[in-house]
Amino acid sequence: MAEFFSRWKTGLSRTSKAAFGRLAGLLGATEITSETWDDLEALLIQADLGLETTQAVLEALKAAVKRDGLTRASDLQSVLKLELRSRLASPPPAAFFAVKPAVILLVGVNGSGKTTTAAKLGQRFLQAGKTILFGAADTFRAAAVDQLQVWGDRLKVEVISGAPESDPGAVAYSAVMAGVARGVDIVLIDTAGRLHTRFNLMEELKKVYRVVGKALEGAPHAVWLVLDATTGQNALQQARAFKEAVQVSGVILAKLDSSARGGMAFAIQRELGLPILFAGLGEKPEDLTPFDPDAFVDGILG
Ligand SMILES: Nc1nc2c(ncn2[C@@H]2O[C@H](COP(=O)(O)OP(=O)(O)OP(=O)(O)O)[C@@H](O)[C@H]2O)c(=O)[nH]1
Ligand SMILES: [Mg+2]
Repeated sequence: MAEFFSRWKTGLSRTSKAAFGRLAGLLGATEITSETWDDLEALLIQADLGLETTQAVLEALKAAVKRDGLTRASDLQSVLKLELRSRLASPPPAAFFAVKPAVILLVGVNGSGKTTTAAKLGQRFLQAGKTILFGAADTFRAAAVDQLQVWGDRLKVEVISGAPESDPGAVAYSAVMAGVARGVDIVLIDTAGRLHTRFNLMEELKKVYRVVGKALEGAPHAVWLVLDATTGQNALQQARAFKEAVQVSGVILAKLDSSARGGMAFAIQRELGLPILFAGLGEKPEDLTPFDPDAFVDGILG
């Protein structure tokens, strides 16, 4: 357990320095003044909490100050910690394992970390004793299939792919059918990065989603949105657009180890109600860990 927390601490050290880490300096042993609130507001916004969530957090803190008769700025630290923690739900257990194969669709904008996350998830599932198969439904770039194939070779997992520029829906369909035929536990489908603002690309994603459902009733059983945690508040816009296009069931926050500010995690939960399932804390397959709200809040507050 101690190792688990230290892993989060190390992983989040840059993220912490990028925003919340300045908290201790800000909240000294002085009295709480209007300046304290202004500084705190600025810090929370810089930390990517977004306006709405920032205001809600500040209001909750002010209420706590009144209720508990707090006078020192330093008292606010622990209250803030509790308040932030209360805004993150613990990820639900992976109930989808009840179906076989469970089909998971990974979606997100370009370069957010989908393919790396597919490999990381693959490794986790293998370690849990599951059999898996990858679907390489990114047919835009030849290199994309190669990238997943390299992971497939390394993890000894079959990769179903199509010809370059072939229909991504067709590849996703084949991957699900292959998963059924081989009797694997989980089919992990990697999709091409797409800008959430591009209409035709989002329509294409909807098609992939529908086609997967045609291949196997009830599929995809999960749609996980991979967000690059360093993209800040834009991650929230992305999440909103992907949620509108397909039934996103959860979020994976990748790159939390690289100077992300982390605050969007709170906004994603508050404004979109999407659970954060996993956190990416590095580039290696073992650098994916179930999202732990306590470790996360501890880690970002430094
Ligand atoms: N530090 C760090 N780097 C990561 C993490 N996840 C992914 N990366 C890196 O981010 C870059 C992009 O990752 P990919 O997995 O290729 O992203 P993608 O979403 O598949 O990209 P496209 O297919 O082009 O849309 C790579 O250099 C990864 O090594 C993470 O959790 N931490
Ligand atoms: Mg990719």
